[in-house]
Amino acid sequence: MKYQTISTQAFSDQQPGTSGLRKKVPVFQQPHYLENFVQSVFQVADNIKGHTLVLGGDGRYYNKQAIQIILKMAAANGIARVIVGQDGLLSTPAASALIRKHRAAGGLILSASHNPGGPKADFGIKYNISNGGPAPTSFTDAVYDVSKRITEYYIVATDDIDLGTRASLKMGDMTVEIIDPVADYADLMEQLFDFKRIRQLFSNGFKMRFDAMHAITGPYASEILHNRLGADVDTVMNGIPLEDFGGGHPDPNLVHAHELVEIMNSGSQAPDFGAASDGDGDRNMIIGRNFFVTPSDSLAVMAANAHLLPGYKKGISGVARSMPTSSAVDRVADQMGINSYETPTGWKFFGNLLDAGKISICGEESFGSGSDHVREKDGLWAVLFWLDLIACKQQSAEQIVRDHWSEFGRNYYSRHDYEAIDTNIANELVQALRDQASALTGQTLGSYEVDYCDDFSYTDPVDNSISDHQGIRLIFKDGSRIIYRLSGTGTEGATLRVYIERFEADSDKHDMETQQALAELITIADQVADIKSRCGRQAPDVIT
Ligand code: G16
Repeated sequence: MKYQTISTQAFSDQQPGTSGLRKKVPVFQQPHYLENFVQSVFQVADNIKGHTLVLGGDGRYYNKQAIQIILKMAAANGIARVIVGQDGLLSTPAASALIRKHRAAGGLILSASHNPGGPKADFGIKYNISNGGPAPTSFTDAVYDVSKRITEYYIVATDDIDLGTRASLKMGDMTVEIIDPVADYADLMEQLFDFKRIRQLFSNGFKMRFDAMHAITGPYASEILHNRLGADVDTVMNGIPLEDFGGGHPDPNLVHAHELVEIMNSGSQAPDFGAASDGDGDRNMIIGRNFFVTPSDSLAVMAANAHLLPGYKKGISGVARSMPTSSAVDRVADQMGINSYETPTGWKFFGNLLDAGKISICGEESFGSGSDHVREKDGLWAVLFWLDLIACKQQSAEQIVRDHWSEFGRNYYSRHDYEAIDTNIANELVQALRDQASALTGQTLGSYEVDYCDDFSYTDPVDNSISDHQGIRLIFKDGSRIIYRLSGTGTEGATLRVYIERFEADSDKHDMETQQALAELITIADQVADIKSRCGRQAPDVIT
């Protein structure tokens, strides 16, 4: 086996975004592009030599080729052992669980999450540290720095490894363990939830549909829902992972998971419960019969009820949500007398809080929720949480949410996305908002009085690191909010996200259609930021 040092030239565009480096597949296929980034990661992760790395991806186009390259680079960089999922597959939460279980130094996860896959679509790579969570900004900044001045990388010249069979192999001095990607994760879920109770629910005739969207959760859902919980064989739909996700957009929301939404909205014949997950299995959508549960409400319901489920029966220490996520969970925390932390968008910001035991449950409006069982958001975990809660309360998802609103009030909430807009226009729009922030304070806009307007800055309570410019917050005196920020996960131009929220305490007013309930704030959001004329758009591309 030949150890090679390859000369390379730096690329200037390898700055990781909200969750790793995401680019179009042809960008990653440029000679040395992937290698440069991986070498930069290995250089910054100096604890990895002689230790274990977890490796896997969501099976999208270029996953297979990338895994082989990374294995050969890992061998040349002195990594002792790589644990890799069979066929190169691992969901993001399963990878996080494996890093923790095997006390690995870190993991490389290949995914562009909910973005489409295929030869011209998206690919991505991110590094998770030894706690199982996404590397913090200090790490990713260091990787970016190295990537800008890299001149060589290390790789062994050898044949590709057959990843189709579970085995323990050698590549030079490095051990490659090819493992079942599902088993450990499914075992972990059995420890957290009452599988007996859920099995009973299914054997009583409870019907469910889970849309794996031709992405990574197909095999996980089949093992857990069919084999271990006895759900009907037609429960999992689109369960075979495909490199291009069947041409779909594996984003579990009302727009992209429309096949499931139609099934769930088909009247009294609809299944009792529906759910979906995304490309790499960390997102979730929860939907009852004719009833969509917003991710923000889902998080609040989880916080209020966790103590009913085995894994959380001792209670939860605290909760956290990303800043744009609705404040519904804060109301639960207030009542429970625990802290609710407001972090910037990005799962990496929850890591320190979880490690320090300050929180047990956290979540985001972007269809992500999770707990201290791993350090990633976890799609199937959320689905099992809801199933166990339904089994425990013997109530439908709708009834659980309605009861929650009656007790805590309802936070009407929606996100409007303007996709692929010109990056300069998007930056100017945000700058204009920043410029008028202080002048907005105290103004009356329609029937709303502005309490304050600022550019969110976060000081991590554990390591005191500061993250500035995390989104413009327009907060009204009655607690209503409009948030503007630019996505950090897109691969084409910029995506402007506008988040709109209004609180309604009166349970007689909990039945409004969401966009109607928010209509005045939506108009204000457009006027303040001048979205339509600046972006030349009449309406958002996606409303969730
Ligand atoms: C990633 C992050 C999430 C974030 C989401 C959306 O999710 O892990 O924390 O909320 O992106 O980010 P943005 O609004 O910047 O596009 P995923 O599922 O894409 O890995």
